[in-house]
Amino acid sequence: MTLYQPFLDYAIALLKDRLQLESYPIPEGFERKQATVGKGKKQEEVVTTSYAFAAPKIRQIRAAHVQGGSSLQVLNFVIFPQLKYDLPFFGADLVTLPGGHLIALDMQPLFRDDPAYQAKYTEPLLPTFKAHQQHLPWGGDFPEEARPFFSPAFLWTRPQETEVVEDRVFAAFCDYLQAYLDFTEQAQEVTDSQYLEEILQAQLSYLRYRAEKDPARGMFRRFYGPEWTEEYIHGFLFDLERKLAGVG
Ligand code: DBV
Repeated sequence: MTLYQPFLDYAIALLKDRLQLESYPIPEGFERKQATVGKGKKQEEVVTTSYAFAAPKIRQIRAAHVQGGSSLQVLNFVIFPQLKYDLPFFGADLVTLPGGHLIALDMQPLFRDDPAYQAKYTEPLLPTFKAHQQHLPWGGDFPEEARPFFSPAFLWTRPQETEVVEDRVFAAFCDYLQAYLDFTEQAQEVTDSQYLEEILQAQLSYLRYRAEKDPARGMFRRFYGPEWTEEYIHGFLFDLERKLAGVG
């Protein structure tokens, strides 16, 4: 059992329990990708598996799970709501590299600086955030340009110990996902055309930022080549623009 498998198992079980999950297409060749990396005794198989679902109110739930031995494990898990809801994104970036663990967990807001939006989607999460933050101190340097996409309940931490990931990060992940599903349950369809347009623009700017700045791009290019990587990013991980254009 690799480090992030229990996170994935928990998430899928909870989603099945609380949502009417539907399948969501994964482009051919992206469900599972494998490469042998390194030389001699350091050789490792790096396997990337993808998961995707849709549900009422949810456009896409998708996960990328990278397994390459004890010093290379990644689970990137994002929920993209449908464009007629003002729900935030659920975003988890759980990364283990030779240098250690790097954890980003948040409900990423559509409108970071709107007090009404914050009151609706961030304030209810603050007690949960504070409870976990005590055990998961701020992870330090963080790209300034990414700031608009994170909420004040952003958990950003670099634990030294794997046990912290297994216990504290796991507990935070479960609580954030539960809270996200509570928000989803309560979400009402937006009908105001101006607000709908703002939602669309906010979704697009989030998506473009993530696709353009994907911190996994270098790693994927090294393992699987540039062509596979760009197709994976734009055709699966961050596919909204393709879907809106009606291709793929
Ligand atoms: N990150 C992704 C996807 C990944 C992934 C789709 C499938 O968005 C993995 C894989 N994240 C990943 C890897 C690293 C990071 C780092 C492999 C390590 C990169 C490296 O050190 O080589 C949050 N993830 C990071 C970092 C941040 C995040 C801030 C540190 C990057 C840096 O310091 O430049 N999650 C990330 C992020 C957003 C988010 C920037 C923006 C909205 O949701």
